[in-house]
Amino acid sequence: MSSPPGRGATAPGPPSPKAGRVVGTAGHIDHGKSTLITALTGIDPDRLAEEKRRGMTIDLGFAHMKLPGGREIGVVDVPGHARFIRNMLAGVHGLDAVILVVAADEGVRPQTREHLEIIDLLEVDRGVVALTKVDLVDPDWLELVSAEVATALEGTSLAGARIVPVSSVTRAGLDDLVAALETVLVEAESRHDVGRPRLPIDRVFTISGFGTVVTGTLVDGTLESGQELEVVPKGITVRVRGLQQHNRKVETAQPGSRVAANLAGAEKDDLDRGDVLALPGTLPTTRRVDAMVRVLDDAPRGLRHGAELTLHTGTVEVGARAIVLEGDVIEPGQSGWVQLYLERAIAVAPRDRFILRVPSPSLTLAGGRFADVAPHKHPRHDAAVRESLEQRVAGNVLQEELRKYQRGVAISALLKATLAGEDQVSTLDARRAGDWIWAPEHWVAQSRRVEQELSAYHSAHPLRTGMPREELRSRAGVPPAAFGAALHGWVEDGLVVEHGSEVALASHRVALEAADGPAVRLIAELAREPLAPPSLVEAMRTSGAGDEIVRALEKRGDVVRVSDEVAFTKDAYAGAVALVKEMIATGGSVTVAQLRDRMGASRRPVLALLEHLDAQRVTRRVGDARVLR
Ligand SMILES: Nc1nc2c(ncn2[C@@H]2O[C@H](COP(=O)(O)OP(=O)(O)O)[C@@H](O)[C@H]2O)c(=O)[nH]1
Ligand SMILES: [Mg+2]
Repeated sequence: MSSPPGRGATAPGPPSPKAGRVVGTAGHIDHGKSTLITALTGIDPDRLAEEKRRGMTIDLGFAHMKLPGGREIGVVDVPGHARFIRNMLAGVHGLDAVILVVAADEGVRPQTREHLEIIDLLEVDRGVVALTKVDLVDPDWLELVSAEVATALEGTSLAGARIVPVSSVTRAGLDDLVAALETVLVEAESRHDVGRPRLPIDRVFTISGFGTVVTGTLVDGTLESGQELEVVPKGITVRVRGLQQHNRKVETAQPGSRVAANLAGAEKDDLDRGDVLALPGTLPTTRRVDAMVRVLDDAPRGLRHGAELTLHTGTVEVGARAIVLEGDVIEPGQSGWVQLYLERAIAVAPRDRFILRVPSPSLTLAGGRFADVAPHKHPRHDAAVRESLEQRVAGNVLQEELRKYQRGVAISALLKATLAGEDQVSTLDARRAGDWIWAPEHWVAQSRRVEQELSAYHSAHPLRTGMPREELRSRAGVPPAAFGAALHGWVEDGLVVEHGSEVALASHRVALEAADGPAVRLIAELAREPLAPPSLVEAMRTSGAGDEIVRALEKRGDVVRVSDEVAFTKDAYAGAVALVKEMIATGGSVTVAQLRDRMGASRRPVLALLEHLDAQRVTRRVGDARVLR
């Protein structure tokens, strides 16, 4: 390979032929998988001392090679032994293609079928069959075995895959096999980069002088050297000291490739296979998932409601209890919706694929894809649940996720829940206000509730301009964090108006009552001797008007309160102000005594009026007198 992929490698255009690809082996034990990988790559994938001693693959092995067209590929070699199927399952995550290995002298054996079933359930639909050990069989036998393999592939995701006879001993057919592999990989679409890298860890080890190293097949985004990452679900923060792809140092690792990351901030014992490296805060964890599953045709029984199973996804393995959402059992060969309760939290994304196994006796039962990785608990036998899940599977994950949040959701939280990109938000059928977003039906429902609350409030308090914001928020059940944005939305919609810290329906008008009501009587009291009004307390007592009415009249401008004790009608106030101005204009200034005489009032309202006018910066006090400002 020429230069390692750098930052420039994400330029638009067709994927580089050198973009990472990962292929994995599959097949029965002793059929020659590891030997084939060694013959193809020059790297022995059996790295453990015990593997060397027993001549048997126990855990995943890794190698890499360059295809004739120049593309560098990573190779994951899996164990064939039935006892190590869980290791095999951790190795099939993120594969672009599979090399199904069948020994020509033995033909199809139990783990040939089981691995094929797993590949089929995981919908890995690119692959080639290496019919190994051809040096041990004669041509007639080879033909029979080829036919047997072709039959086994029928009805699976590898149906019609090329079957290439090879010998790792004589190297016969190896070039053909590589050519066939290159052909299927050319057709593989390049891996998505949604800017949310996930590295499900399949191996953790230490290298003296370097410290902790993890490896995995990277999906959904790039990793950069120096980056801070989170180990999910453990919540450990680590920093990437260095990255390698195929034993070469790189600054940026591309999705769809094998990656080794040297980490600072975690010891080997802190990390496990099944943990996921992600950008901090971007990958939620879950203990409940919704999924469509397909039960294997050959399963000895169906997937029963309440079944205790083992879930394998990414590189993680976790106990799961199945809630069958429709019916009581999904029969062999059938598909259906399940909700899975997980024994502990895992980090997965919608559309991730998984396998369900029966723990004992150990067998593969079903597989599928997650539709929702943060679902509510569902009623069983509910058509709406099914409809929503189907929408998700049809690709409307974000829209269906949005529907779950009846009270709206912060856009960042929505994206986190679905691992969707910011650009997808604009494609939603939704009401967006500030940083929050609502499904249209929830926005309408929430708006209606605000309308009802305000309308009830306005009828109960016709004299108030509006409801205090916080009261409205809690009565209408709006999340505190959403309220500012939502309120802005309702103002935009023309539903409400804000008056300072109060909110009213846009249609609300402060209504003072009938002609003989306390509001009218209060004004009449104050207007009896307009320039010499009774004290406000007295006028309120006589008229029966409460604080609220005074405030409403004041807000509407019908009454002007110049102090706590003294109020004038609107006209009287205007008259008094005009009088003060006129007296100052003619006499140069005015004293309390002079004004009191002209107004025919007692000292108290006159003093209150002048102090009010001082405060309003109409007049200014000079000794005993007032002049204009
Ligand atoms: N004659 C012959 N023996 C092979 C060939 N490939 C593998 N073997 C032998 O088959 C045995 C099992 O091979 P191995 O690669 O460990 O199988 P795996 O369990 O599928 O990984 C070993 O003894 C190999 O030497 C081949 O093409 N021809
Ligand atoms: Mg092996």
